[in-house]
Amino acid sequence: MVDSKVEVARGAGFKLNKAPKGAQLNAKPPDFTMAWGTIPNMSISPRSTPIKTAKPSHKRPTPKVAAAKMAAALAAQPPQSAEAKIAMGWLHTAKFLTTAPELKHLPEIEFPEIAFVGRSNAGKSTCINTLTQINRLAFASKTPGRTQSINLFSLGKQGVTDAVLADLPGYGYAAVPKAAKYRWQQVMGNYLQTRGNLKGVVLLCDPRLGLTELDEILLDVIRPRVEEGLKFLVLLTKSDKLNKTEAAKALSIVRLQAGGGDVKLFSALKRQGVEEVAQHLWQWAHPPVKVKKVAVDPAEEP
Ligand SMILES: Nc1nc2c(ncn2[C@@H]2O[C@H](COP(=O)(O)OP(=O)(O)OP(=O)(O)O)[C@@H](O)[C@H]2O)c(=O)[nH]1
Ligand SMILES: [Mg+2]
Repeated sequence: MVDSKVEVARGAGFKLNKAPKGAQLNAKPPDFTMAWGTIPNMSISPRSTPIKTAKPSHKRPTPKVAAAKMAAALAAQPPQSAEAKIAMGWLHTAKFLTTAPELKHLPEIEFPEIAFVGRSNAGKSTCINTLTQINRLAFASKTPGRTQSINLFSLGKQGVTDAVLADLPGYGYAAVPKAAKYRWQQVMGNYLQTRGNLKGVVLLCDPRLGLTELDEILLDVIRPRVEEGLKFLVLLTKSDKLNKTEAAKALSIVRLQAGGGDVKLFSALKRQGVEEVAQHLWQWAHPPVKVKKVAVDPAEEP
């Protein structure tokens, strides 16, 4: 079990919150494959007490009522800012690029890559479809463990690629055979540690479960890279399943678990957090260019 915690500093990646005893900042990164390999049962039960959700109502709204509710919710949203429009337009350019069952199948890419990671069924593929506003771009399914390879989607206006989204298979699904789980965890550990163009990681988490032990191991794996500038964001998905009190509780619990950092509520169904996340990704892929001031010798001025 890994006992270190990480802290996500707003806007600037995250830094160590509490270093493990005897650890040094520049110590060798934890061996992800070993760490995952030593966990006897990969179907880890959640660490935090699951959040009790409100009892579902048995009265289902008719499609007409549901559509009217959705339209009202959309109308109630504030108008899109110019930045949100740019980010959403950029994400809508997404196109399927390739699928890679193993790292060696991944093409070398020079553009920033943003990976979506998390437990099986957390909502990674749905999140990509919602952000890109393309319904079946990534394969989403009720059955956990459906995404089984790394799927890449290219982004860029006028057909000029400037970034890539990576949809990764989820972990922690009990029904996957042990050998397949172990193989995949090795692939994923290597990907997160070695993918050169990896610019940001979005960790998706079902707020009713909180961050599980496997999520925390993942945080430990990427911590050295985050300290070097890798961007990082935790999304609490399916927030439509929580009422306001539950959502606030889930946010504060996961913020604590993640060291007080950048954690947001997200719902594909209610489109909560979509534009905010889109702007984050846009900024990750298009960081402001630093302009160097060059001192001009007044004698040389015309
Ligand atoms: N209510 C609700 N359901 C969601 C939301 N996002 C995803 N889901 C549902 O959750 C299930 C799993 O979604 P996926 O996007 O396939 O999850 P995944 O993380 O890609 O799963 P794996 O590929 O198995 O790792 C699907 O039935 C989705 O419809 C959401 O915001 N709200
Ligand atoms: Mg998926």
